Amino acid sequence: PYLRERILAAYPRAKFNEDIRHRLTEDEIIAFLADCDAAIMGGDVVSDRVLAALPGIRDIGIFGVGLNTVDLEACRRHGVRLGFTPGVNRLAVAELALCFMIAGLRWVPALNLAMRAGDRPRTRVGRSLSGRVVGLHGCGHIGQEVVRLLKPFGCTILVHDIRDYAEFYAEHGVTPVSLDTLLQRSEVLSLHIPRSRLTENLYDDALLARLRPGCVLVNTCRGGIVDEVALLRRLESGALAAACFDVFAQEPPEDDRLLRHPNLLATPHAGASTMEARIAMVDAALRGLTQGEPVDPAAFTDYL
Ligand code: 8YV
Repeated sequence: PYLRERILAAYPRAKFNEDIRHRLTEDEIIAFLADCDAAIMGGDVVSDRVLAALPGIRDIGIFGVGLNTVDLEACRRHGVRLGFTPGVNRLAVAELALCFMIAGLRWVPALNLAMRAGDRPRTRVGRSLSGRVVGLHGCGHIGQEVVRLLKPFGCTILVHDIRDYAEFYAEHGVTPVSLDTLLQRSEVLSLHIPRSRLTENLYDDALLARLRPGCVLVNTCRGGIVDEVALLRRLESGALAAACFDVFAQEPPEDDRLLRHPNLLATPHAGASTMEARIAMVDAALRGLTQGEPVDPAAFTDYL
């Protein structure tokens, strides 16, 4: 209700699609927005077809930081002003990533399942996060927040990013490494990269095979970056100790076998779901609609 109130204060005639059980199809988006001139959309497809069918829409505020479902070029062509909400959900996502790291290292998914099944599992000896080698693939807003949160754990933090955040690395004692070194050395590897043509299925069978044995893989960024069939194989062989995933190629995910694996911890794309982040995201999305500058696709060409 607090999100609804904020939106209604800015747009008294706003209407809401609150059926979050499934993603709207392009046709459903077109039907829902037919009489609107602005929209706040989270994770929905903003394609050339959608925009062509909705000539009334002038402003779109993306409720989130990932733009992988948005055709930026099409927005420009159709003269649609686009805003999004980078930065404001960084803490929420980073906290979940840390929670996942500890859960994976301590076998929380399997222990939880065993308790629920009525087994009294002998305590499985886990590993401490403190002092471990933690790898971050991606060190933008969210990755940097993870680095800050990891401070008290005294971890060795390795980072791989196509951008160079040299000043940040120096300030926080983070070591930039090649992707190969990141994979080979990380005992926990946490992904913080956008989904794009460069990263789609990047973590395929061959790349997962290069991970350090016993690694805990954490994904709070985007589905479709890790090949889930290969992921299941690695969990089954024990090469990966645990996979803690908030995001999947299909949401909700289709592969039951993956979901049922005892060393998979799964949440339903809940990384930004804290009250604090949600309020900040709505406010940022509204600001984008009412006074935002258009997003310049050129600013994203290095990873789109
Ligand atoms: C959103 C997200 O909750 O920011 C993002 O990119 O994935 C989440 O914060 C999601 O986009 C759906 O609204």
